Amino acid sequence: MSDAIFPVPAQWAANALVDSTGYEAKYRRSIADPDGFWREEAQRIDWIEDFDTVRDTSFDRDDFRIRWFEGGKLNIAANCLDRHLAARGDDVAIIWEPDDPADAGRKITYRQLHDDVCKFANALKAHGVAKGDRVTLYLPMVPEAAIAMLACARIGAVHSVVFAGFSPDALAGRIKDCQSRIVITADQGLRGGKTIPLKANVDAALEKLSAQEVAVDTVIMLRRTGADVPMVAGRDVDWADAVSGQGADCLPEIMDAEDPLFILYTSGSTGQPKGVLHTTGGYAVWTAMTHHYVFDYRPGQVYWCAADVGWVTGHSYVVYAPLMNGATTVMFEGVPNFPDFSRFWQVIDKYQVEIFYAAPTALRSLMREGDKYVTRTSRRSLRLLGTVGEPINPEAWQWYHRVVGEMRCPIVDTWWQTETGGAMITPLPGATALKPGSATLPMFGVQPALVDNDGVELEGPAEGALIIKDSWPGQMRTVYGDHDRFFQTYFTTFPGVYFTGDGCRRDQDGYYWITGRIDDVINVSGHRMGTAEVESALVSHPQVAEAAVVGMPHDVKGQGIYAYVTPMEGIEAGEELRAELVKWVRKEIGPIATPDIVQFAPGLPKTRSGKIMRRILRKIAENDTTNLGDISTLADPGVVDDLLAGRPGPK
Ligand code: 6R9
Repeated sequence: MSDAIFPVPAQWAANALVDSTGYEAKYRRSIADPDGFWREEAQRIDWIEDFDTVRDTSFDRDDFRIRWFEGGKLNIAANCLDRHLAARGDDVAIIWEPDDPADAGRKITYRQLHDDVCKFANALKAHGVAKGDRVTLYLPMVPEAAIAMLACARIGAVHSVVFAGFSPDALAGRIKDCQSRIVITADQGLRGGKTIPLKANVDAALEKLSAQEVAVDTVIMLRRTGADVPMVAGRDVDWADAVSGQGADCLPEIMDAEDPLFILYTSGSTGQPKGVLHTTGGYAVWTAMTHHYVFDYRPGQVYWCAADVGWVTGHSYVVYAPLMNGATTVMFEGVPNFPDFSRFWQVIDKYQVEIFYAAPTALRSLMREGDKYVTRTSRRSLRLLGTVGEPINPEAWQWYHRVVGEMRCPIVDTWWQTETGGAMITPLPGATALKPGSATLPMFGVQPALVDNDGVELEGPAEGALIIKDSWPGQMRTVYGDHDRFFQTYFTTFPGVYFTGDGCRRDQDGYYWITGRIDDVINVSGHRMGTAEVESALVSHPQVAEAAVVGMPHDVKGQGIYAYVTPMEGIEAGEELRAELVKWVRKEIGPIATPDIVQFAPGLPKTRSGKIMRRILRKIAENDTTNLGDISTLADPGVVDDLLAGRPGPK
């Protein structure tokens, strides 16, 4: 933890949308008079019909419901496009920077984007997609990803974006869970000069599904690289053919505030990924508002959120919120280290980016290459920096602040989750003195609290489990197809409040410091991975009897994946199997789930009731083996010695 405090720069305090007095007054009002506060904030959205009630929410079991802006009718795609046409139709909505800087990028105006979205929306309709249907998107970071999302929203279809780094199996599971009969993809993705066989992955996923009698009848494929890919007659359609002849007008579907907008799968501590479902009205108000205040966004500014649309940050802060706010949003197809470690900063100079928002893991990977890749670029256009996805260590924060932002740019460290839709605990650049490593203070309308293991609320400076006491408009509404799981996952550990899954400390100034997940979720490079998912991938290998997975500290990724594996009887636990298992997990889930360490273990530390004692596995993975705590309840305490002896690397 760091004690440094960075006051709000005078110029920011004087010119920002919200200063510190403004923050306090607005925050107080948002809690004391939520109806009045949200009624006003909702005016930033164009409603086709005004809502009747602002909110109707309860986290209690007998009375459980989360509804915002009921009776209101709107279309979020129209809020992103149509309403800007008169005043700023010729402004650039999306700047697209391709993987290879030598290739031509694209600048798409609001008018062009409107037309492209309408054409694709009409194409979807022509393929039988109607309001409420689920559409799976498996696309690279190209403008067509945003176009496809907005086209779904325009006709009331529910998109489910699957990150293009996921394997065919992971894709198949997500298609099956939400029963979508149409998939939108590209021939190949392109990242860091390497191609990703997206269409081939879709083919493999659909083959797997057809064996399970799940039928996908339409695949629309964008040609990104022009690779020669097989097309299945009657099923596969070229994007260009799908839109050719379609009109550039498509009446936006009139959606209820609580109609579903999208599903996004995320890892939890148990079972398969959950389909987090967001609805229309609350999500629109929440993301547009948080984007406006957190980034102090003013029309005309070039804004770049470097997240992929496959994650919630890409949904909320690459596509929906910036476009609702009439922003120029940069979409970047590439990676931070290609062609070299200056890429981020070159793109910033190229488009005169003023606001830059990225994950700590990317910053750490660049920091270790030295300052020269940064300092040889100008970055004069930058005014504000942001981070999201995982705790940022104070060293990386200081580097971002000093080297990248040359001490003049505040850093907004925004804590939030797929489930929360948008930023929940975050500084406002004109209002909040910063402490490196702290996400600072709650956003308007958010009531965080810390509780102990018994659910007793802790006052003042304290450390405990982070909960949110009351609903906010951008809250997820359900787990798709499993409302009971929604309630069980988030509202039963501590009855009556929303449990985030994170641990947190609050200091004497009321600042929040997220300490990381306290459930069985690990955060690898800002991406959530359920240990259970990696375990189930490992045990599906024919030579594996048992597996247990925990997180371990990792300099760049934040956390790495440490897997303990017990092979089947008679199987040799050697380098060959190790390499094979790493490959296996990559194939089963995707490269983001690649285990960093596989330790073969003749036995796992289990209690007499058969429960794996993860605490011990975590300690060994952290190389903190001096105090393993009480191991007397283990069925066979001897396994601990075997585990310590079998730990790879320096002891
Ligand atoms: C937006 C996003 C959510 C989990 C969350 C927490 C971690 C996100 C953070 C942060 C510390 C921050 N997290 N932002 N931890 N400081 N600023 O990342 O959503 O992929 O669902 O992950 O990420 O552990 O619970 P998601």
